Amino acid sequence: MSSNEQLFQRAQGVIPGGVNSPVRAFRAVGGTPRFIQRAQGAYMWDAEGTKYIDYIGSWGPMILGHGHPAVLDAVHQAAADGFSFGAPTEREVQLAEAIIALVPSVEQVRLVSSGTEAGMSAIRLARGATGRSKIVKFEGCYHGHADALLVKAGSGLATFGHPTSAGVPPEVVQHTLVLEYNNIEELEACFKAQGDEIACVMIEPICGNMNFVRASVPFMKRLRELCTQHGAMLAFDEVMTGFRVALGGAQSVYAKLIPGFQPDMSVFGKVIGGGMPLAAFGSSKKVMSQLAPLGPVYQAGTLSGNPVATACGLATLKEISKPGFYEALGARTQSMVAGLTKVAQAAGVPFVGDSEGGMFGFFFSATATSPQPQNYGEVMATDKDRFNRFFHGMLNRGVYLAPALYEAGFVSAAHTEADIAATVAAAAEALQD
Ligand code: KE4
Repeated sequence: MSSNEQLFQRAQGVIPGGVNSPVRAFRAVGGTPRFIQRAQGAYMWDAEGTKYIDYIGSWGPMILGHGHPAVLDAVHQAAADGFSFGAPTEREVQLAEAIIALVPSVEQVRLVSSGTEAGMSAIRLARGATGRSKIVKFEGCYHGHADALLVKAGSGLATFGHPTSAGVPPEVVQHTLVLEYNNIEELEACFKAQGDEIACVMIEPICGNMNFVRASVPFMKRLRELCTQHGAMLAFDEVMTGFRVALGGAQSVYAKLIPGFQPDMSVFGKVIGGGMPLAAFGSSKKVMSQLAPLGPVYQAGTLSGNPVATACGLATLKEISKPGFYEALGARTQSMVAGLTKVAQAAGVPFVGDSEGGMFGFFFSATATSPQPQNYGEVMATDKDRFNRFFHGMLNRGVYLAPALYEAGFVSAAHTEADIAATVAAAAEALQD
């Protein structure tokens, strides 16, 4: 049996960094990535046979836990009927109907194969539907790796973003503005200066790419008002929060806090594919009618709405729609964060945590009285080294947390009270180190 080190060596010979997605390489936390052999329920086993309680859940999709029998059965049956046809199937209609039934702001959806593809297509659609070019995103939010969205905050407000990646020519991001998350003043000034040129504002309503940072209610309320006032589309990137923080996604959480709140466009992924390559974007019928083959905005995909992926997604949505699913998941997640908070206090380690539904995050704050970070700068001011030491302390005790300070964590329906207790006990020991 190859060890993780041997596999990592071999992988690096044939795959850049040995991984097919950078965060998996453990470069933020150091050490050797674990090569996973198999997973079941709340657990994963690596190439050396070591067992972990899994709080990554494939970065969100595995909300039921790994290998849920009903989902596995649906995938087996679908695969036996054919992997891919390049022709429409009833199951795509069923999945679209299921998403629309759960998300009032969406009247039609287009299925694609990744969150990046969904976000990229949503931006193109917003630009096509409004006839405008400018887009706004927020520092710390990640919307996939489409060129126009790989942008970091430019200096000051009026200047446009600068590429965060090589290979993205400045002219490609010249229409992308990057503002500070939760900063109402910046929002006001930006819309005052160029609101009527903005095609859309894309936001992670609860930002899981800054670990866990909520958009404040006043900020979200003002964002909605300004977009409406200036005819800009408000696009919710719910690739991570969709069907994860609540059955209706983060937009259903904000609709409870801001009467009548709805985004204009929604992007989904992860959970709706149940671990298979599937994502989606949706809006009103009017906006979606701009898409090919009906309208002038082109968008396509060989494996879009893939028959096996849609079976996996449908079976997943069926399970999470059952009464009480999110109440139980939310309570389980909250108890885990409360347990971590308790043992951190006992160890005298400054710590703040938060959760919504099955998504959680925590920070080792700078001081015992530091509040929950509200933006990227405050997240990056938390204690990264302590986070990394804690990550390894937990990994060595069989608890697999997100291998980076800026990533959120996920609890599944398969995590038991005993798993939570074991996690908290491991944290008490790790924090002593
Ligand atoms: P994908 O293209 O990776 O399916 O989705 C991109 C994406 C879009 N929007 C949000 C809010 C996301 O969180 C993501 C992807 N999330 C990362 C984790 N932060 C996936 C993990 C990875 O990159 O390997």
